[in-house]
Amino acid sequence: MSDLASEFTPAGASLADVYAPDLLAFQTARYAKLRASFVDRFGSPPDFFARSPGRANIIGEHVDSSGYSVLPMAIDRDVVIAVKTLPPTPGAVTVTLANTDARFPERTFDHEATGHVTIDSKVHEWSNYFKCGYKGVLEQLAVEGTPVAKPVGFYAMVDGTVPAGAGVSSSSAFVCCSALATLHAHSGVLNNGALTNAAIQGERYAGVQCGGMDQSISIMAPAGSPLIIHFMPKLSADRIVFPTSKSAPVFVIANTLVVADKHVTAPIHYNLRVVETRIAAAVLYKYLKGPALAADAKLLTLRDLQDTYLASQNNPNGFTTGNEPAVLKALSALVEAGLSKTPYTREQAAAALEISVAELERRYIGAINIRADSFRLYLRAKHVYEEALRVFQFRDVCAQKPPLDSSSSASNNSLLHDLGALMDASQASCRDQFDCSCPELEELTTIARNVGAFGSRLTGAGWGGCTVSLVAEENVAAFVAKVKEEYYFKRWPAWKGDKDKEAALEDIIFSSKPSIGAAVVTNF
Ligand code: NG1
Ligand code: MG
Repeated sequence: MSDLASEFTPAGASLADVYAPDLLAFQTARYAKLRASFVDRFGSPPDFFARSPGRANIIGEHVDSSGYSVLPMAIDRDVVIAVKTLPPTPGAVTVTLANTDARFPERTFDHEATGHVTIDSKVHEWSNYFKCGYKGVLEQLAVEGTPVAKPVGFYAMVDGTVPAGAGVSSSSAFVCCSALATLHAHSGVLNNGALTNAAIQGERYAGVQCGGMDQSISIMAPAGSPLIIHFMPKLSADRIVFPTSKSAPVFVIANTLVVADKHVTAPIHYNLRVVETRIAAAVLYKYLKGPALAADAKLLTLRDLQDTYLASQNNPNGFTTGNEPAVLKALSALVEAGLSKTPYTREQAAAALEISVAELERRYIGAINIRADSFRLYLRAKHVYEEALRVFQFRDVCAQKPPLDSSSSASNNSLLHDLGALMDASQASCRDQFDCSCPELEELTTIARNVGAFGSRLTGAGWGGCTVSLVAEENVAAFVAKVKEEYYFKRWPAWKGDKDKEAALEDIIFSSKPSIGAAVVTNF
């Protein structure tokens, strides 16, 4: 595990450790207000605050579910939970959960034994996400750390600034924050990697077969840097440092306002893509004549196939792990050789694997709810290998450019151009190969490029939701103003000049520098 996963989440931080200087006044007022609301409701002040941020994925879309590395950043919007632990009592342990946002009514839950918390994933209920983090941590402490003999009860009040349903992972920010609050309330010790795994496992209780990107960045982000996060051979993360001293790159997040409801569309979108990439890996495995697998073996991912490839006769150059860019180019070529460009019907996919259709369905679909008659194996696998390659290329562009000083704006622009080109290529592949874009995402990314972004792409799962655009720091205000004119005010002309609507736009289009991950604030 690299250093960031084995490090510990800061406890005892002050607001100045966590927030940029220009946000400190706002955050100080916000925490003071939260403390006052807490005292109002519970009669005494909180013992501590836990906080964890939302994220924007800069590059590496739909590759975490195939085991490949991603490159997200934490944004400066976060979830804060104020906590006061209660003295031990005989009998059930009670957690009372309040929210500063009146849309989320107060809830209490209790349990008698560690981990015994019921989460009904069929019900869309805000407190589920809190329970996910709570349960995830208590279970993780039981296997890795000091098991909690008897959980403590506590009062908690939540205050979030991550816009919900906007593609910036408000759900994971909440789960991670609750995991950290629960850990600290129990004086538990888990390193970042273990805490992240607790949050990933925990969020699955809410009914989403999530990858691990969102929780990893929310917990592990270091101040000022995006991360490249690896899931193989195990969770690890390295900083991405932009080599600029002036004119730092800023990422502007803009919501198309097309709602992509994963729970509803998963059978034709998210889950179907997972199934397609798994079948593609199996067909390519056969093509490589990989060693026989047990009938009940875990399904291969496209990343697992990399190891098969490296060990096979088809690796004439003797590439090894660690040389990902070269390996990924070879794997893209392998897709061209080993998969047909025409979509595979169920019968054709089964024939390629020399199994029956029933067996194909049992192994690759099983309980996953999908609706499809054919699978676009070539396009999905091509996207995954090319997108995984772009993640390493993005990292390498950042590493290779010489440090810049304020006078060399020409080479700074060339850095931003190179990074922007990779983001644009990612968007093209999401649209043409992975088919996870939509007309509004296309329109918004095109507008962004036309009004000065170096690159622009969808972020998160797609099919709606947000875009992320790379903009030079000095151009951010003008850029945001132009996008408002060209996208939002053209679609909704009445918003212009309407005070409430314009204020609401602050949650719809906003900029963020890479921010810091989870922390426990006690010095406030
Ligand atoms: P969204 O839908 O934006 O939360 C999802 C997954 C990620 C990743 C991206 C696509 C969850 C919680 N998150 O993000 O892990 O697979 O899609 O790159 O499922
Ligand atoms: Mg989400």
